[in-house]
Formats: sequence, C-alpha cells, structure tokens
Amino acid sequence: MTLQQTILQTLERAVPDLRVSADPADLTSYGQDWTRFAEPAPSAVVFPASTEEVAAIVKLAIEQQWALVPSGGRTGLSGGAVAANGELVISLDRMNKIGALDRADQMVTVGAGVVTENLQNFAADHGLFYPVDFAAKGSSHIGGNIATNAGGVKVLRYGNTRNWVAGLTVVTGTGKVLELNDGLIKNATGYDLRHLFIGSEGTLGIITEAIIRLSVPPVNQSVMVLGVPDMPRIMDLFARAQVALKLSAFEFFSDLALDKVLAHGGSAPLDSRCPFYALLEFDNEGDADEADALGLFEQALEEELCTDGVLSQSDGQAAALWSLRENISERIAPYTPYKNDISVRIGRVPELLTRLDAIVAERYPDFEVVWYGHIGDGNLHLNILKPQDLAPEAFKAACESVNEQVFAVVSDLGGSISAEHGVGLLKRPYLSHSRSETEQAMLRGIKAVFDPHNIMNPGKTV
Ligand code: FAD
Ligand code: 2HG
Ligand code: ZN
Repeated sequence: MTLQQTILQTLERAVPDLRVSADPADLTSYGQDWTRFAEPAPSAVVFPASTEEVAAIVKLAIEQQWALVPSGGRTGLSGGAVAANGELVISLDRMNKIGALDRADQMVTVGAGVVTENLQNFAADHGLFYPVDFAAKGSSHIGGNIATNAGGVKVLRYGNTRNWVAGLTVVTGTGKVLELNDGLIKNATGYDLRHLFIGSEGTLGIITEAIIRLSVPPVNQSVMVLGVPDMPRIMDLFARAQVALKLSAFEFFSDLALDKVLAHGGSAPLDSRCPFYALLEFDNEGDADEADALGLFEQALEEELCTDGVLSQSDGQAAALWSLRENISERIAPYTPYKNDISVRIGRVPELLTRLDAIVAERYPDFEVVWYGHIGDGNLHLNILKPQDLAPEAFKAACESVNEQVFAVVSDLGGSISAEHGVGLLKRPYLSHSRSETEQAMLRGIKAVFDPHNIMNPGKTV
C-alpha cells in the first residue's frame, strides 16, 4: 500500500467525518505557497472543522510517523507551507468563523482560517480597526499571519501581528490542546507560551483559534508621495517626516518597481520620473495638518531631499497612490523573483543601503534589481528578477552565491535575514547570520518540548 493509501484509510477509520482530499489539483494547490522553487508533492490534504479534529489528526500522525504541514492562505514567501515530501497538509480553510465582538474587551475570537481582510471588514463594521495590513490580505489567514508574525505597511504605528494577539488555542505536536492567555492584558505567571507560537511557522503545533484585539480607527488620513534622488536621502526625509507629521506608514520603492506596476495600468504619481519614491501616510484632520505636510515638502525641496511630490486630495487618490506600492509584489511575480527580506535598526539603514547598493551593482550587473519596502521600520525588500532565458535553478544558484555577501553585511549591522516573511525552507540555510549557535540550540530544545516526535513542519525554520 502506498503512503497515500495508508493515510487515507487510517484517517477514514479514525476520524470518520473529516474532509480529506487526494485530488491532484488540491495536492498541487495546497502543497505550495507563493514561492515557486519546490514541486508540491503532499500525500493528502485534510480540512478539519474543529480543534478536536485537529488534535485527532495530530495523535494519528504521532502514531503513524506522518509529517504534517499546517496550511493557511498559502501566501507565504519563504516556503513555510510547502509540502514537497509526501507530507499530510492540514488546511485551516474551514475554521473560518468570526465570533461576536466583545465590546468591553475590544476583542474578538476568530478561527485560524479567517481571511485577514474579513477580520478587517468585521472590525470596520463595528466601528473598529484591525491594523495589520498588506497586499495579501485578501487570501492570507489570521492563523498564517500569527504563525509568521506578519508585519506589513502599518508596522510603524501599530507594530506586527504579535501586538494584536491576546490569546491562542493551539494543538501542540504532542496532540495536546493549550489555551494560552485567554485575552488577559496582564498575566505575570511565568513564560508566555502564546508568544512562542507567534512566528513559529507551524513547527511547534497548529493554531486553531485566536483572540484578537482591535483598535479604534485612525482619524482622516492623507498620502503623500515624494520623488527622491537616491536611497540614503530617503532616511533623511524620514527623520524630518517623523517630527513634522503623525505618520502611520513610511514606505519606499524604486523607479523600476514603479515601471513594473505601471506596465499593468495606472498613472505615474509625479510629472517627472525620479530614481526613488517615498510614500507617507499620515493623520490629516484639517488645515493645520495639511500645512505641516506642505511645510515638510517645501523643506525637503530646499534641502534637496526630494525633487517633486504629490498630496492626495481624496480617499480615491490616496488608494491609487497606495496601489503603486502595494501592487509591486504581484506585478513582479511573473519574473520569478529571488527575494531578500532584510532588516536593521533604523539608525543603520543608511549604511545598509550604501553597502548593499555596492554589492548589488557589482554582483548583479545583468539582472534587474527591484528595491522597495517598509523602510520606516528598517525593512527592505530586495527582489532580483529572473531573465526570461535563464533556467530557474541557475538563477537561484546565482542569487544564492550573492546571499553570503548580503547577509554578511546584514549580520555585521546586527540585522535580520528575514524581517517579516519567516525562515521556512528558503532562509533556513542562512539562519546563522541572525541567530547564534547557542540560540539555535535553544530553539531546537524548545521545538523538542512541543514537538518531540518531529512531525510539525519538519525541515522548516529550525
Ligand atoms: P501560509 O503561507 O499558508 O503559511 C505560512 C506559515 O505559517 C507556514 O510555515 C505554515 O505552515 C504556517 N501556518 C499557517 N497556518 C498555520 C496555523 N493555523 N497554525 C500553525 N502554523 C500555520 N508578509 C508580511 O509580513 N508583510 C507584508 O507586507 C507581506 N506582503 C505580502 C504581499 C504579497 C503579495 C504576498 C503574496 C505575501 C506577502 N506577505 C507579507 C507574506 C505572507 O502574506 C505572510 O507571511 C502571511 O502572514 C502568510 O499567511 P498565510 O495564511 O498565507 O500563511
Ligand atoms: C510587501 O511588502 C511584501 O509588498 C512582499 O512583504 C515583498 O515580495 C516581496 O518581496
Ligand atoms: Zn513587506
């Protein structure tokens, strides 16, 4: 009997109402995330509808020594949800209920399979705001966001997903169910296990439910896009903008990134084209805030930090400016980009930019290099585009040979080789650039406590 037949028969006998699929289309779709460097090859996909069903599956997996891959919206960019070795994929698609809003706590309990945008809409319908926001929100799950501690475009003001998780229900790799923190704001009873699961990328257990805090919505906001002559000057601009405006986002992108977006429609933000653009989102409650924005623009012009700019005059125009930044990832996807997602402390960003720019110019003379990211929180996305006639494997190898140099700089500056996308499969070989050997040994020790049989997303992250 094949592994697939054993899995299907065992599941059918032990968990009779469980929805299971071995349909080839499901195996392909649920065996991969947004990365395209591994062939999906899971044995089967299960769609549990409750924490009890998840626990039953994990217990069977322990008995049978099956490897499990937890799967959310599969928008991950590091291969964390890839199942390429006959694993059993556990999709949280059906655990997508949003509970009633708890007004006193300003919290809501959600299934791990709730799509991020649906939670944002739920919050808005109740006069509240869920601030974790990024371009994949229409597909990514809250469970996946928690498992990767997703960041996005509002981290500057609201922080990462971690800030909004007040409680978790998880099934560990031992098959035990843990209820962690139950919405408490204060809980000084020792180690907070909730935080271990946030960012654990499915390697300790499966998140089945979460208690999520919501915020009050921001006041009226505007967006300004400024054309900047070079990358280091973006950080000078940021320093001025932080003082002048109540910022909620400070992003940047290169002219090449803009080109790739405009190739699919839309219009350039400024009359002139500039090497780089900074996108600022800020509170605009009236004339005084608007005057501050214009004052910043004039000061930046005078100091040659920018050469041109535009301030949104309506929500529609603000959304159009945002789309120039938010659509980059999707528009460059057809080029099978090699992605670096790195961060350093804000004060070290100028040095990072200068040193990386030199490496990129020397090592990637023939490839298109697309710069963008959440520069206001120290996070750069460096995407190298694959030339059409180069085989994917050769392209990946070429980029990997540059990684050592890039990561040596990141490490030298005390930065992270994965700021927000996780380690997964793709960044695992480089973990030593961000985590010491002692730290990694401790991470493995923690994994052994929660997943002693090594069935939870084996081969990923640690
Ligand atoms: P998946 O890709 O399905 O899984 C991600 C990891 O979490 C895997 O290791 C998986 O095993 C694990 N996992 C999933 N669900 C669970 C669960 N219930 N329990 C335990 N483990 C689980 N990320 C950012 O941080 N900021 C951005 O700005 C951003 N922008 C993006 C834009 C685009 C266009 C795309 C495609 C991706 C972007 N991402 C961004 C990356 C991605 O969307 C996030 O990492 C997101 O949080 C992944 O959620 P998901 O539900 O798709 O998870
Ligand atoms: C973004 O900020 C995402 O747009 C995706 O994190 C980054 O595709 C990337 O490299
Ligand atoms: Zn990002």
